[in-house]
Amino acid sequence: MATEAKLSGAELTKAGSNYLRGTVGEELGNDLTYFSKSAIAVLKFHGVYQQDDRDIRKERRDREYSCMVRVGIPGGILTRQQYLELDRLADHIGDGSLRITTRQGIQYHYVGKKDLWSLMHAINESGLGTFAACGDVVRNVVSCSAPIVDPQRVDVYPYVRLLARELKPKTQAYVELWVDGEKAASLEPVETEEPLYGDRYLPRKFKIGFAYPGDNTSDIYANDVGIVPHFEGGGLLGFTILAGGGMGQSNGVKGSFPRVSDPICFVQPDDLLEVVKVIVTIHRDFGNRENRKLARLKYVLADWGVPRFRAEVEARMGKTLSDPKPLHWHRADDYLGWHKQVDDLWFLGLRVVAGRIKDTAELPLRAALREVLQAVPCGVRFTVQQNLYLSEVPAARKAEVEAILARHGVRLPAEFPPILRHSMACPALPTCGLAITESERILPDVSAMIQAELDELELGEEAVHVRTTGCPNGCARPYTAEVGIVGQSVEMYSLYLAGSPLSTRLAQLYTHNVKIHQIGATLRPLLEDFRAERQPGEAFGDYCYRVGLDTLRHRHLAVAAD
Ligand code: SRM
Ligand code: SF4
Repeated sequence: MATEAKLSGAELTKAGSNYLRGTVGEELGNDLTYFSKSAIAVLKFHGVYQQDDRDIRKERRDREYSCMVRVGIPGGILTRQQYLELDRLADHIGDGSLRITTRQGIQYHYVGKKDLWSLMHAINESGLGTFAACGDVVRNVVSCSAPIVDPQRVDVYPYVRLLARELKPKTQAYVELWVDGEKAASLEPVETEEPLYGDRYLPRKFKIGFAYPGDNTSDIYANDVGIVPHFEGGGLLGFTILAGGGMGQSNGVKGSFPRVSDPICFVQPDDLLEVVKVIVTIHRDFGNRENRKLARLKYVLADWGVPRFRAEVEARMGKTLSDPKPLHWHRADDYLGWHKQVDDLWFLGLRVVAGRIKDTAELPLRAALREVLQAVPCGVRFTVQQNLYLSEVPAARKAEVEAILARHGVRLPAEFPPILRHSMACPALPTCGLAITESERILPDVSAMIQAELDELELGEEAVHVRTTGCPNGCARPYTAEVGIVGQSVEMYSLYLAGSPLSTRLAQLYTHNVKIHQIGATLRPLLEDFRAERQPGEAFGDYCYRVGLDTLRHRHLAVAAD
């Protein structure tokens, strides 16, 4: 544990923030277009990041500040009215886009400081919220949101809600600032207890994901805690708990790495909240508070190993825990297209490229979704793969939904080329302050480039999972994809290969320093090998893993990558 003298600056800011108040209230009322450094740090816990447009920074050597606001949506489920309200707000505030995040949330970009309070207030009025969507706390709890009705299983959504509610910080700062804003500036400091977090909160963010047995659409191995329910005769037996996953690594920071989580134990349903709380406290007490780049729970797991970690969980729970149950996965792709839900209700999985819902001349996607939701009484769910489900669509209204989408030029998923259908990208430039390269803006071209190579090799129907990010932090989880394209230095990408199509295994570094236009050509000889040597039904990621990247590098790269 860190000594006081060595605590990172972020630790001191948290401790001095009066339970996440800081100077945010005062600064909201001043005329500046930006917040101070310490307010920026506190605002993250409220779901707000200060950013500046990197295109403007480059062109004019000037900074134009705005905020990114992240709405956390447990399990990605919201009502039609809530979606329509988020959509309405995008008309007045920000750049007019809604962006589905890789954790089932929604982000607004380009929110001016003067508009921040009204946006936050309105989001809360709709019954949604941004509190703890960012910051060193438990973040939005994710889960598979496909509305599948199966008598053999129990819906885990109530458990998603339970964890999301119980693990929220207890400070009243958020309510004071955004819900009851007039009071905020004048309030005397309020004594608040944070029983779980303490006044320094966690050393770093903490992420939790649920997945149904066999169905890893929610990519749970990338989470600090993964939770898999087990069913018998349609009843819930309990949960296998995994811990220690995380994607982020940092250029030049020795000892930082992506990691998939390890199975730790099995618990009864009544113990779920307790075991997760205990793991959060292990992170709180043993996470690195000196170096934020090495502060995630995964480093504790990597350092201790599973037996010591499990022993600590058991000691804190005061009981011996059962072994985790075996996990067998058979799918990880979103449920795109039409699926029967129950009786005469259906759901439609729609592909949203990079999660960006906006209106352009070619594709007025926001308008199309709004019209569908205004016309047809259905629900809305977001996925961790940045897609969207329209749920509870009456069979008799399916044709109407399709007609509205078609009128706006919105393609059904089957009409997307396979690579674009299964790809993901983080926002990167121009909004992300940490971006080194492009990501979202180059996704269509990169997908087309890879698709062209596959088409030429008559492998065009292969659904290879491609994910791009603008830096090694891994926000679109490139390290659990079959092909991860990671911005490493100016206009240069690292290529990661051999991840599992089920997102259960890490991809490995194939080579550094690939320019974007070289990606197709770099992959081409590997795809040729794949075609010649694959086993029946073998996916590209599995093929690369079986043959080994050393072999593939030796065959195809003049100089081996480190
Ligand atoms: Fe992320 C930081 C966007 C999911 C790992 N992430 C950021 C920031 C806030 C940049 C910053 O700190 O200034 C990005 C804002 C960009 C922008 O303009 O919007 C950002 N992260 C995103 C989103 C929007 C990407 C997306 O394509 O949707 C995702 C929001 C999810 C949400 O609703 O909560 C997002 N970020 C992730 C994930 C994926 C996941 O959680 O499943 C990861 C990898 C998993 C993990 O946490 O290990 C991820 N983001 C990071 C990291 C590296 C953390 C680390 O352990 O080193 C950073 C950097 C940091 O925290 O310092 C980061
Ligand atoms: Fe920004 Fe890097 Fe995350 Fe992409 S991966 S959003 S560039 S922090």
